[in-house]
Amino acid sequence: PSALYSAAVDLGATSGRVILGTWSRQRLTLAEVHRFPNTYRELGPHAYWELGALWHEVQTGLRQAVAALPRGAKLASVGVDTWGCDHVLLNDAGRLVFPPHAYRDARTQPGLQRLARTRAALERVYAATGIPNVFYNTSLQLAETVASCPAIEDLATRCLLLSDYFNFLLSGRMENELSNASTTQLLDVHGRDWSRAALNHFRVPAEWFKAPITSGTKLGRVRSLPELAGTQVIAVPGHDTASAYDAMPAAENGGDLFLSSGTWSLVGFENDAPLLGADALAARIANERTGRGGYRPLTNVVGLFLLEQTMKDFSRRPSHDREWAALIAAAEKLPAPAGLLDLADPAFAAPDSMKRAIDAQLKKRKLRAPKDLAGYTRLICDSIGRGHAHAAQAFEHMIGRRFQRILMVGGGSRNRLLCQATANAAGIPVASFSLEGSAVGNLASQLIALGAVKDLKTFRRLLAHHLEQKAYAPRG
Ligand code: LRH
Repeated sequence: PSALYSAAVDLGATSGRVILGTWSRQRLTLAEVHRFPNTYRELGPHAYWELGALWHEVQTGLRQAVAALPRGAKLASVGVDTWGCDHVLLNDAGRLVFPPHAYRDARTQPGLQRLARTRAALERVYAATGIPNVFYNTSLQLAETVASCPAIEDLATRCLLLSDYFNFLLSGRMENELSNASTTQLLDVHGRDWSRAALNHFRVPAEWFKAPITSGTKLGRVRSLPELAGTQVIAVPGHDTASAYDAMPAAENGGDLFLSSGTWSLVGFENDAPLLGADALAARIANERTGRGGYRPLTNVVGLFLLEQTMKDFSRRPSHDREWAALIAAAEKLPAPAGLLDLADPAFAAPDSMKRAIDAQLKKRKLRAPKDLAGYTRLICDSIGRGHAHAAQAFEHMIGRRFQRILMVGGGSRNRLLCQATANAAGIPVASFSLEGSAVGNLASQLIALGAVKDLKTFRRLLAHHLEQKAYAPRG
């Protein structure tokens, strides 16, 4: 049997990549053909994405994927996943009618606080959507857009999450995909359609959304790049976290807790039903969805954004693997920090200087600031590790059973210090897979849609077979 080639476009808030997947003899191999940094830009008090620049990188990466194919081979399909919540507003002709704000824009703060203060509304929205009140929610963003610019209701006819928008740029089809739709806080937690109650609460026009499609839906051939003329665009779990969870080589007994570690740390698992009610709301459990409609309750812990941003204040920071290893080794040798960071500090959301935000919190708590980058690295990894443990404990408390392993994918799964800190704090062994989880899950959906793999269970089994894993036993 000949090989099958598919491309995964995986866009994160701080970096993006295009990965060429080759499926041959029941095995997936990956080649990263393009990687690029991503960042939002500030204009006055607001923060925006540069979508033209991103689309340019996507096209460059896809051309690179085609160039990397063996002679005579064709790219069968392409799928796109992106970070959650951020979106565009369009008219029927597909033109942008509002600038694309970044989720770290402070414009949602008044709405966030208003909802936090109104217990009844908070509970109603949570009961309807299963999504807690977080500053990045699409709901808060759209509420602010409509309130600050009422004319938008005359201009916009559609709202697409960013993965949907890139699917549209590639295929010409405007669809809302289910997993990314579930990050909006506007989807009905008990069904697969939008929640009237939530749309009304946030005063968001219902006409902006179509009933979500599930992953595996074929959107048509690529129309915008002649090099990819025969390539199918396939809707994958458009939310990067949903794609990453699909890539978890999970045991079938359900004893694994999932951790996708990148800019954010997404700690959760798959479940037949959502986790709702007062305990779930207090633990800020987000009942997001898989691309097939299942539930993946998770909590979002501040992740390696803390370290990425802190590094900006140091002129000597690691730029390649060997320097990274040296930094982690130096951080490991340090004594345990006297106190860990309170990760819920709102000052960590989008500070001008993360280092100063950390120092300010430590000062307030009468703790000494670390001396050097190794010290910050140690403090941050131990703090995130404890954050992971708290999330694990909240889940165990709610579902009444212990997790046997924590499976870790994403950039942070290569960070030994963070893996060990997580195992230590949680008292649960960590299995880390140096795996671009989102890209792998993205490819999995394409292979299933193309008929090369029967289903996700089969894919995970085949994946687990070939994956290298590192085990971290709890210590201390
Ligand atoms: C991670 C992520 C996360 C949230 C956030 C906005 O990249 O998608 O799951 O939704 O970004």
